[in-house]
Amino acid sequence: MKIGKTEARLNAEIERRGALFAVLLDPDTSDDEALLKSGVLAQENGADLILVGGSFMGNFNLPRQVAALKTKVDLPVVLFPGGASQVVPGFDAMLFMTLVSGRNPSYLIEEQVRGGALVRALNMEAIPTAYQLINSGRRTTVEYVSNTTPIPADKPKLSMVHSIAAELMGMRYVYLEAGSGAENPVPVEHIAYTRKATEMTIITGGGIKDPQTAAIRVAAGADIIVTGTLWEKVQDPVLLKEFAAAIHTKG
Ligand code: 1GP
Repeated sequence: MKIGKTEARLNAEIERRGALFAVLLDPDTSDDEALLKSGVLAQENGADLILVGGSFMGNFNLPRQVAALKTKVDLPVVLFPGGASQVVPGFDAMLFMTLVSGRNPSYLIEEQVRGGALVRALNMEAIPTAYQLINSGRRTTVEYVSNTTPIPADKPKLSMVHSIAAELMGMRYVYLEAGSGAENPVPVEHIAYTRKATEMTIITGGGIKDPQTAAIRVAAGADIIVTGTLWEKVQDPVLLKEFAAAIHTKG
């Protein structure tokens, strides 16, 4: 499958800025107005990309929220789905994910078959992404919902071999995930090992609460840093700018 417009834009921006700052908006925890406000604030203060997603169990407002966001925000707005039912119109693209670190067929192929038909019907851009859950201390929602065992935090070679397999299967992005609100972020060794072994675009997120933690992960080879939970508590333009400055090593 050819690289689409949004993926090409992200790749070009990574080249230009060194790494990208993504803000994750969770429609589960924000109402329409709060979601829009957070998106605009992120854009005004240095974010490069808006991800929308969560483990939401059913949100009929999502298409309306995305449409509103697209009227105010020029950044790519990309769906980060928890399952096939969240494939809805309006996004610039979606991360078409496979939970490769797990052994649950639902998240290895079943959701993809259901979601794939919707993606084609909507003519939606999909970015083939290997999703890996890394142990981050406390049990996370994604671990519970996906019913998978995370990769041990002290075994970076395990995530590396999953990244290699995913790259050989044609996936272009890999998401090294600690889980939303994680106690500890993904250890840098996981990022460094995947960086050395593959040419994949590396996204990492979960439990990143300060710019320094983000910068260290960029230095280890991460291309996109995702922060979400932090902005539910603080809507701080200064902190957003500090994150952007720590992540952008060029431009
Ligand atoms: C979750 O990686 C993202 O899927 C972001 O995590 O909410 O902990 O920032 P946080």
